[in-house]
Amino acid sequence: MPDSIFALASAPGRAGVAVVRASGPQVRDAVAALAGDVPPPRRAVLRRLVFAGAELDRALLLWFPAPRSFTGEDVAEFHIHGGRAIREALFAALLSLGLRPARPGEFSRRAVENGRLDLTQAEAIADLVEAETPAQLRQALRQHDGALADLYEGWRAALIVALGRAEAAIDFSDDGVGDAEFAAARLAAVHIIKQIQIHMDDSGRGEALREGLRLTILGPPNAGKSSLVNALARRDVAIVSDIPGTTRDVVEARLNLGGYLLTVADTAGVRRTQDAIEAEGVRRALAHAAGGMTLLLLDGSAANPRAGLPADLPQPDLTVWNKSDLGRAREGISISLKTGEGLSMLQFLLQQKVQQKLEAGGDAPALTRPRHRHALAEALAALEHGLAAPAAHPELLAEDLRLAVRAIGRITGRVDVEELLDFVFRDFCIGK
Ligand SMILES: Nc1nc2c(ncn2[C@@H]2O[C@H](COP(=O)(O)OP(=O)(O)OP(=O)(O)O)[C@@H](O)[C@H]2O)c(=O)[nH]1
Ligand SMILES: [Mg+2]
Repeated sequence: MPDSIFALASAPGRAGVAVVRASGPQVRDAVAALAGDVPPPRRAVLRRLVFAGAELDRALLLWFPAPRSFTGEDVAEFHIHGGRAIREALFAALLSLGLRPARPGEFSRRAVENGRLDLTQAEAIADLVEAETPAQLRQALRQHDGALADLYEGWRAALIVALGRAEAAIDFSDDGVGDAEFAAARLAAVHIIKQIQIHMDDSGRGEALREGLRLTILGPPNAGKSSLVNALARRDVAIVSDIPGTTRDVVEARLNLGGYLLTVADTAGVRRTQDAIEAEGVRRALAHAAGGMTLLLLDGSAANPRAGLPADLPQPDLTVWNKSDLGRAREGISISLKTGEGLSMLQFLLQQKVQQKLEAGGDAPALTRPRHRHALAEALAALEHGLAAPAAHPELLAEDLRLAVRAIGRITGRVDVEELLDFVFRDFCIGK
């Protein structure tokens, strides 16, 4: 029998109301002991909570008997007044009634173990709690609704059917049926490979949305990079000075740009230098730029704005001319970080770029975690390997299909291949 757990479900600290959640087989008795009875399921009731003769609080109580609860076990929610003394008294009472404090994520873990959620949905709960912008919230909600789980489970189901056919090809290798089954299994693999490739080839859209898209500001020393980061973040993130080579480290600021999370990085001015520390700063600047968006900031008032920039500097997503107040007209986006001229235009353009990047895939659910990407890459490799198997050896294709099924199953937490094969085979009619 699993043990029973409890935890504060609302944020710690003083508040009007605090919610304490409990889950497990001992919860029913604990509720009866504290409230005097077990209330009707899924109804908010007001109860006096009493323990060892002392009143703890008058609280709203919710009772969710197994299996129709968040964890799939008996669950109770105590909506108590949000003061420290009340909380501590309820915790002490629950401890004496045989419950223990939950470990981080334990409620969601039990929900997964009891089949109430798959792993991607459990991850979505973490994302929902962490979401800072509306776009992140939308993505997390969709994932919580099972959009990703449905996609991956759909592929897994198709691969299990293909695996069944490859197994049939092994069993019926000498009567012609085998060849047809082998071809069908192979075709299914080709089809799924295509879909996984499209899903993975999204330049990190879902991950970027979840973690925040990275924008690296590059440019020669003194172009105004630190000034730009400060202006975008609306606070003094980085030191600004008229000494070229002021910034050495990569300094990051997170900002909400029209609903999208953007991590803007200020970097060392790029130039050839004898100074070992500055050179390291330049190396870090260029390394940081890889893989995210880049903005090249140039001093429009300089005679030769690109002086000292290496020829192999990555192609920026945006090139911006700064110091327009010093009065040398330049073609393209011009701003002055001194007067603020052009800044809102730049923010608008940036927002559009970010939106383009993050919403490129339209409505398809996006890959949101490196964990999923690794598993999909593994499935893809297995399937591609399987395609090389000759018709005379369907067992080789079957083995690779099995590996792919397992890899995808790890994403959602369903790895019961054998059990599903039994299920699939029940409906197979060949040779019956
Ligand atoms: N006139 C004028 N001066 C500016 C403007 N933007 C920045 N500056 C000045 O240019 C100098 C350099 O600005 P920073 O923001 O430190 O430049 P940086 O690109 O971060 O420089 P490094 O960190 O050395 O690479 C400072 O003296 C700023 O006040 C502008 O639009 N107009
Ligand atoms: Mg700087």
